[in-house]
Amino acid sequence: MDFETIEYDAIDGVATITFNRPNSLNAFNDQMIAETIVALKETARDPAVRCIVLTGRGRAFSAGQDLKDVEAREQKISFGEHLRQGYNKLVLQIVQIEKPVIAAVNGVAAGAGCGIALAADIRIASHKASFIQAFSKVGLIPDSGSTWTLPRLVGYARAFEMAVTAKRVSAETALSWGLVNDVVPDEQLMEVVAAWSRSLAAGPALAIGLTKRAMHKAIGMSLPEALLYESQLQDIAGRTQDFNEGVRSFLEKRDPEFKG
Ligand code: T3D
Repeated sequence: MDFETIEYDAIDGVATITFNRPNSLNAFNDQMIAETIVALKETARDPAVRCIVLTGRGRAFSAGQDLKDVEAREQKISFGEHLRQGYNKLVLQIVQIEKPVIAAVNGVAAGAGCGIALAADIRIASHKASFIQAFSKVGLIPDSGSTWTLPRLVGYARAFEMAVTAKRVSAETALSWGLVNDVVPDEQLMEVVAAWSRSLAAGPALAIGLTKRAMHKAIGMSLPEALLYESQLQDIAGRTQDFNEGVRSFLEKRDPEFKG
């Protein structure tokens, strides 16, 4: 696939999407939003892809919406329409795809860039990474799902503080708040992420996908509803070859070979 604002590769079950506008700290212009949506569609379509990594080229993950692009927009569409046509689709793709998504947060993640990192299932941060809900600095409200993801990840008080102060949260603080899964030295980031993604890609793909679906659904359910839904999905997982292989490998005291 030919992209100009992102890089895409898929090797050994892991698709990596790299935001590639380093001179603008990987800020999203319309082309980068559109290309990311196309790349995510490809990850959903390709059965060989079992794990997705999002990262940024250069010193940033992404500085969010390209503010120069906003200034230059020829046809003035409303911010709401711009969100509905772009970021909302992108965030929903990340959340709804039944494959694990890892954000390898290599540097600052601000505004919509922060929202996109928060939509991933796992965040591994370089010690140089930071998280900024930059929206209030430009008189906007958090978008790209941040009003939904952030309070769930760090609780309302910290989420509200981040939103209204637009303060920079360091990788270490993010770890202590549960905003990221791990913080690693910058030079080890992609190596550590590769170990995570390889391990997830070798896992029971259907069960991992159903786990993601169940957890997202359970957020809006009562306990009795969640228990019922778990039992329905377990019926599906329990009928897979991966389940048989998991049990057999346990009894034979060897590592499982999941086929997904
Ligand atoms: O339209 C809609 O749908 C609405 C949706 C909005 C969603 C949003 O994301 S709103 C929030 C937009 N993002 C921001 O407000 C963040 C703006 N950037 C910053 O605050 C800072 O750049 C950072 C804190 C992220 C990093 O600071 P620093 O000091 O490390 O770097 P810098 O010097 O500010 O930036 C380096 C270059 O990147 C610079 O370009 P230059 O001067 O070297 O040519 C800067 O202009 C450019 N850059 C950084 N962020 C953006 C950007 N260019 C365009 N848009 C940006 N968001």
